[in-house]
Amino acid sequence: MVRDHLRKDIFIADPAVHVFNGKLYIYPSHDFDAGVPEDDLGSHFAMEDYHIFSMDNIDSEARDHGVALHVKDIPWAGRQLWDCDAAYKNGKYYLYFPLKDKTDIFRIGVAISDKPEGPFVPEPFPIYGSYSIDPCVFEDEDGRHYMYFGGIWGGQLQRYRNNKAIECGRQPADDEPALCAKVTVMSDDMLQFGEEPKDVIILDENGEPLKAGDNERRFFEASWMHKYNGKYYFSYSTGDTHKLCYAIGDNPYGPFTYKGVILNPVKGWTTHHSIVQFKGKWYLFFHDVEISGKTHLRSIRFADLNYKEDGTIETITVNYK
Ligand code: FUB
Repeated sequence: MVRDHLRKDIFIADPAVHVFNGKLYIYPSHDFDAGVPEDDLGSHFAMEDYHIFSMDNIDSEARDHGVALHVKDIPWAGRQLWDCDAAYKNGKYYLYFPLKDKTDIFRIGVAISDKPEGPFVPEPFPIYGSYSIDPCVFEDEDGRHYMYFGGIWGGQLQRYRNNKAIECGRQPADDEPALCAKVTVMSDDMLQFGEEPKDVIILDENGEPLKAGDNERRFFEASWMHKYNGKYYFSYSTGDTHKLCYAIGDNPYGPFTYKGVILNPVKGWTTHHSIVQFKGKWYLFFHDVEISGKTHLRSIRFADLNYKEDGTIETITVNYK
């Protein structure tokens, strides 16, 4: 069942949802109309702060806890606070966020709080060696945290190879392997990468990496990781074909084998999600633009997520009137 939008009075998108202290906490982007014209680099997504929301139960109102972090309080900030995520370790909450620095390069920052809803205090510098967008932090059952990140086009991933900036950003040719999301274990203090990021390789049914020209299936942005029945599910957006897809692997690094579509295209250009288990049931949180009709003014909703016997996921479709 696809549920209605959580809030109609504030535009929020890119939901990263976690259970902390028995409640659902939603870490979204906070969309607003900055009057920036739309382009393929996503300049119109000119967000300046984060609000965090909580729900006591799945049918409860999503409570807005106010501004948790503002771009003016981040010392290295340039512009554009995009999709964030949060994690908990040893009594502290960590908010991870992509932001362009003063030279217009996306980096990933981290801010710390004693409470899941913030306010969060940013570190003075971005995470060393970070680049691109859409951090997702996954805690495995052994207590290790992994960050997945990356996004092409406006997310700048095409400007890097082997974690180094290249002279001129470029997409691989259609018959070459697609650009991959990245994964790294986090350092013990949660403030740095614990190792050089590695490629999140997605294989097709023949065991070959997905090709760059395979727009219907290849990674674009919006990484998410969850674990179900001992398997690792890497899910992501295909961007210009507007789907949320997933691939399954045996460990947090993969490789992952492509399995299918979780969510068919919704209203709006972007699609972005998280998958969470709450009080014994699984949910897909996502956004669309049904309320605003505008690409950059998105609203969050959710749907029940169902697994089949073989561990594959039933595809969800929003039936708009
Ligand atoms: O919200 C800005 C960007 O739009 C996100 O970082 C992408 O994943 C897309 O949803």
